[in-house]
Amino acid sequence: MRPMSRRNALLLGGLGTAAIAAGGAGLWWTLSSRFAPEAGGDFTEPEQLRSSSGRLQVRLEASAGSMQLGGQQASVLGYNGGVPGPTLRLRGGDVLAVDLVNGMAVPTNLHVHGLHVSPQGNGDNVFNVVQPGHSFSYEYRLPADHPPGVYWYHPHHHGMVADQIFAGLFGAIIVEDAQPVDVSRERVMVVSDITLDGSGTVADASPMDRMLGREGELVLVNGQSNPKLSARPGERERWRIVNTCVARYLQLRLDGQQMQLLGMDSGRFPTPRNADEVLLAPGNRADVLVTAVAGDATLRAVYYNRGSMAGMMGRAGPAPNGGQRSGDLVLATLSVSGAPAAPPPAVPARPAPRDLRTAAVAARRQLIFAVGGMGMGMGMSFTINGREFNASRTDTTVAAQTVEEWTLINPGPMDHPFHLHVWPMQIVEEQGQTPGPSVWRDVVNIPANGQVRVRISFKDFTGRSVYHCHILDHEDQGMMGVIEVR
Ligand SMILES: [Cu+2]
Repeated sequence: MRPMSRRNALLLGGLGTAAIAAGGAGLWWTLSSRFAPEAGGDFTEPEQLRSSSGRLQVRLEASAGSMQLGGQQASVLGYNGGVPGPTLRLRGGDVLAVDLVNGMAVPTNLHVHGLHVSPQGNGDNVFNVVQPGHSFSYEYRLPADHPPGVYWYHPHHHGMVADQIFAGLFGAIIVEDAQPVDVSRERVMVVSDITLDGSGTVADASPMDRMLGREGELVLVNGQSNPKLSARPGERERWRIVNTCVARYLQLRLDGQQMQLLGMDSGRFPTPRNADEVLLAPGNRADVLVTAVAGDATLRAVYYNRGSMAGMMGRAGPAPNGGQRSGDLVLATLSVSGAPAAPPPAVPARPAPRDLRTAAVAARRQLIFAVGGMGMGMGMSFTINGREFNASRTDTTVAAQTVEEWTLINPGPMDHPFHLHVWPMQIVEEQGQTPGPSVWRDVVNIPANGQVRVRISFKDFTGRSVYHCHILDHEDQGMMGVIEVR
């Protein structure tokens, strides 16, 4: 295992430093032994906090501590002492008020990923910094017609985003449907990954991890390792799945069960679509219906090739796909038995989402994602249109209330998942193909050596915000730009 760096010691506020203080053989033993999670516990969910009378007021304290992870105690970061943080349940038109308390030794802030809310002032403003020991009151006003769906929150302080999310700072946000879908039960599944040493301390990322995007050795659902779920045959469940991993793609399968996709991110299909596989790039969410079939089934993430820098670095890349599908992971186990349930009623059809393909386009832009300085060891650059992130520079200025078309170009050997804050994107062309219905995302994967064209309606809000690669190690190293809508 990698020794914990000063950086992580600082991040964790002194926790876990006992291993370092022990020194000598004790140190070697502690760091080289592995964290052994306890798998197979009953599925649990974080606390759910619901809005009432149009408002949800919450206090989120980000701090280091000893928390339950994979059935064991680990020295990690969490909101309100747990991983994940509480699930926030809202409705269109609500106000979400968050008092963020920074109980850590490093700066932080808060981003509400995917919510269509103002980026200004105490809204979804990632330029805001909350120093150690300080707090800040965020207030997010959701428009009445805010799309229902699965969203999430996490820190977004540039340079520390990957470290803080990897160590445990994330939680789900649900915006409820105006017309609910009839289900036997609803489950929120926050998927994360982390690497812990034998003493349960978060491993620091190596330079190679930062270049490729770190993938944790443990992949957890609501902080649990392979939790057990049970249902009766015929029951229909709704699973809200969030990929909070810093860099890991989740190509999800639930073989033997019937899976239907209601939507991804804020995007919704008019009727559910049958799906054998659902790919979640880092930051993406899926809203899934599972109709239970008798027997046992595993929710798995199967190997997805997101590319590597292997050819350029003269060494093996991550997850080589040999005879064994090395990327396969079991996330959860579903056991279906008992008396069959009555067939559930049909899912109410939803209005088709807006289609910008017929809209007038006010401007067309190209964004080129590049990783440079290969083979030098030092000075690796992660850029958009040749520039690294600079918070005081505005890269893209957009006229409010217009529609733009952006071509996202990835000339490199590694996928980059592109995230634009505040305004969702409609995919209008992917690798030369045009999708049938209108597909909306807030994280759009740009495949290695590929390109994607999106259209964006800059409605409702003005202000400065950001777009970036959601491999958060890439973002922290500069693959981010500033947008101003005015
Ligand atoms: Cu990237």
